[in-house]
Amino acid sequence: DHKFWKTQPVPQPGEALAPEDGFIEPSRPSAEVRQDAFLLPTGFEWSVIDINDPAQNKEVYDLLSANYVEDDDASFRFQYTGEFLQWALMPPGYHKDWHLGVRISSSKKLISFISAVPVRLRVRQNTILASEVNFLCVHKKWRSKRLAPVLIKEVTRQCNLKGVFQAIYTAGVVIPTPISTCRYYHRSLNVAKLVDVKFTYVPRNMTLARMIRVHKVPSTTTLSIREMEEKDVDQVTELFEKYMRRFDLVPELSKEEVKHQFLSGMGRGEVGSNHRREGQVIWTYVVEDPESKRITDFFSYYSLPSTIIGNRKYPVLEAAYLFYYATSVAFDPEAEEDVLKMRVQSIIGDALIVAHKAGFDVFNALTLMDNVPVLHELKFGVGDGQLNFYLYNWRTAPMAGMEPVGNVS
Ligand code: YNC
Ligand code: MG
Repeated sequence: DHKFWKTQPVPQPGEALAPEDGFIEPSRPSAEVRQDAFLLPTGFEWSVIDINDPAQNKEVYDLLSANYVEDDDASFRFQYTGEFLQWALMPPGYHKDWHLGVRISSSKKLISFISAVPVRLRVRQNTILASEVNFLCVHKKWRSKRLAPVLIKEVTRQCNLKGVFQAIYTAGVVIPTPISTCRYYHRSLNVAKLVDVKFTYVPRNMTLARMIRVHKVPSTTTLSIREMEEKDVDQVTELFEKYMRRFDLVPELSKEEVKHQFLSGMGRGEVGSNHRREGQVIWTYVVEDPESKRITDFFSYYSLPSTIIGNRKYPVLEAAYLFYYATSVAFDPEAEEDVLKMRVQSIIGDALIVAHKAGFDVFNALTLMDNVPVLHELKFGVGDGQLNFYLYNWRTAPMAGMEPVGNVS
């Protein structure tokens, strides 16, 4: 029984499928939106966070690195960096008011956070101005006190005040009601470390040495790739838009947003001997046709380390996550289906190579886009994590082509 979620404009368990896509509650003019902040329990206060201010950025970092998402057996916990928070929370058109903290009134200690950023979303044939909600976190000491619903209601109010009435969010937990569920897959890059920290195991019929050999990554890429540069933004924007037509739930990115998503997190200074720049969050590569100078493909991945809880030898798991990619191979009406599959395999395979060079221990991907058919061949293994996708105040049928949606009880 979801005391909070049953009051919200989301599809409820057992509800019949709607005949048509659309909102659940109509939008209201901002004068009709509640004007005062939702009430927090006595002793707590709201605090708008300036993620660009190093001291406040560090407060969010400290809260999340000690209290954010862990795996099921509490072995690993996401360790989003300060640079990652800047990249994720400050896209073009972001609102500072949508970065909400809760502090203890007496000590001013930050004990909770939630964020939203604007996103233009296409859900099937409809495009909606929505927000993407992320980084909901309540300090472990203050859990199970119904603080999360207050944070969600307040961020919703802040979105409504700016004329936004729909949202997208993902969570490991199942609440009413996922529109899609994906699985995490993991490609081991540093097998010895992953086995040592018990991220993965040597199967009974294998040795560590053989497992290392099996996971050896080629040293040169299949495609002729280079890092994306500012001059590529127009072409990447167009390529991204065309490729994303293949899918039913996608962001629509302007040139400014493409620049932000794929270039702004590239870090400071020169690429070091570790194949990284200082503070680098995102890695984006393009394939340029040598004759026409057209960008035919691009791919990107981001860095999201995890704390290895209680491990002194290896405190951090360096994980790379596949982000967006696109290939113009998909636009050739003559091409056989297999041609696209082979191209995606080259793209993700090359991403593994550059991520390995950049020192990542593992490369993660979800069962979405055109990933699924190539994961096994590229030696990804299925993980135990699931990621559920949700829409707030928007009805649409569950998305096909992924795994069955879990039961909501
Ligand atoms: C969750 N992840 O079901 P019911 S993902 C949404 N997303 O409500 P309390 C969640 N709701 O079932 P706690 C949720 N987790 O009674 C729990 N809930 O109706 C619901 N973990 O509240 C839950 N971060 O305060 C229940 O629970 C109610 O103290 C219980 O706090 C929860 O960022 C939490 O996993 C998650 O920090 C903050 O456990 C806490 O346990 C924690 O008693 C570790 O809350 C970190 C973690 C979540 C990561 C994420 C996406 C969040 C989306 C929120 C929904 C957005 C809706 C759209 C709003 C904008 C609309 C517009 C326009
Ligand atoms: Mg609570």
